[in-house]
Amino acid sequence: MRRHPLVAAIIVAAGPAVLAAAPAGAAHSVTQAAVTNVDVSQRPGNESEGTTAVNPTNPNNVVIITNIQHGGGLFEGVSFDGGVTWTTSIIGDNDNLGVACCDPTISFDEHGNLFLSYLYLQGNTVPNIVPVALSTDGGLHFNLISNIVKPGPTSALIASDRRGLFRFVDQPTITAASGAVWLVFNAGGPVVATGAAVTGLGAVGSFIPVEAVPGTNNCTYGDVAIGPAGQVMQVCTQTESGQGGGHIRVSEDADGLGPGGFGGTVTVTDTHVGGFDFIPAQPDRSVDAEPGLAWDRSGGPHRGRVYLVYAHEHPNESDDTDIMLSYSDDQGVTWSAPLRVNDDRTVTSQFLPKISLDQTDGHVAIVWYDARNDLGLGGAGDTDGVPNDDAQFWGAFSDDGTTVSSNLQISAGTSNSHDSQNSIDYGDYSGLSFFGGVAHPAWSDNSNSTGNNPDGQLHALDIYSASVTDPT
Ligand SMILES: [Ca+2]
Ligand SMILES: [Ca+2]
Ligand SMILES: [Ca+2]
Ligand SMILES: [Ca+2]
Repeated sequence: MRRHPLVAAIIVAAGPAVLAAAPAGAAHSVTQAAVTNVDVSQRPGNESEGTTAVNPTNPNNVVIITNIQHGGGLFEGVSFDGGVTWTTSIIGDNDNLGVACCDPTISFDEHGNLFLSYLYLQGNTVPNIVPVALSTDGGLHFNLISNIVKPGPTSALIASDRRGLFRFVDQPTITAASGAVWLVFNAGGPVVATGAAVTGLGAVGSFIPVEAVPGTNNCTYGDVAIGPAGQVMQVCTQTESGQGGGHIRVSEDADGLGPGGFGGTVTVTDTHVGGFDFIPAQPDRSVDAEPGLAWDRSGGPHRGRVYLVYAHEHPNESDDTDIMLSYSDDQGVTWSAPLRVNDDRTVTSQFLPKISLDQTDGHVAIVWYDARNDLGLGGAGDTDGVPNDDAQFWGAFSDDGTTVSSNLQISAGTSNSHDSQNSIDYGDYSGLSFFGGVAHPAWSDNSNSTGNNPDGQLHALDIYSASVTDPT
């Protein structure tokens, strides 16, 4: 997102096991495993834009960070039992991390370093600096290790809620692996990138000079992935405004932290999803195509394959968005024909996808918000008799990008983002981390399906999670 949040105290909890409903109109019958939903935040007000990461040196260590309503901090949940119980706190509330606005992004590396980036908040504005913080104790404590200054002409602070073109810093994404950490963000026009070498737990070098990525002006909502040889790929969606459509653009920095920069962009596809594409299930904030990358660094058969997930609207402005998956075996030069991930037979919205690759075997998991069970006919999946404005959280797995598993309903309940009065609905993204055969998603939910939401009938969003086992 790029907006604000609030503060409060927190606790822990686990919800009841639920048997997810069989998907209406699923392409094939699904044996649904029980997916236990956990209300991680259990706090007043809205939590959205959850980012999550599993520690590869201790897969029971799972961390979720979200924005909170009305600015001034981030919500954090830390689990050391695989996501069953969580220690929660507010960070970035004028503590050693400064004051955080929003847009959290986290990544564990192979040493157990947990990197965090976000946007600062100064008064009602976001300064042109993007912080990088590091935790070496599984997320219990963070310290700032760098403040990345936006390159180019300095300019006045801008309103944190301003929409449209040429925001100055926005949408950071951080990824760490293979001896490096990389950060990309929208620098008010182009995507920019920087990275640093990492040699061990707490051993992070200096960040290289920030480089603008050629061909990315007005391209945003990006992601960054690190390949098996240390090469780096970014993806973004252009343009960052409107509802008419956007192009997915990828490019590679082939020598990673070496002196070469990013090459020219490859336009993968037109999504028909603009930077602010309004759909009934996200009526206040809108959605973007939310492209995501995952690079196979595993020892599996498709090591070197890079996967791309995004939302595609067809026909344009129909609100029938679907989740699409492509892959490339040539560093993003050419891409496979897109595979539709969601297996419903409806014309409802599927949106805000997230992809994560299990580096133990090369399988990918994909999660998203899904309105397939909201036909406006009441019953499970419909809170209000209006079609396509309620969402559940769904997921799927793929071994190699050529086929995808039957879809799995992950959320036990059904949410209505507008009822949350969050002004940004579920925000701009969902969260997912997949390691060792278990996917850990993070999503915003106001169903109160676990009975732990302190807002009761006020319908504010809590951050939920679950442990979802790879069936493939
Ligand atoms: Ca559109
Ligand atoms: Ca659809
Ligand atoms: Ca509805
Ligand atoms: Ca809440």
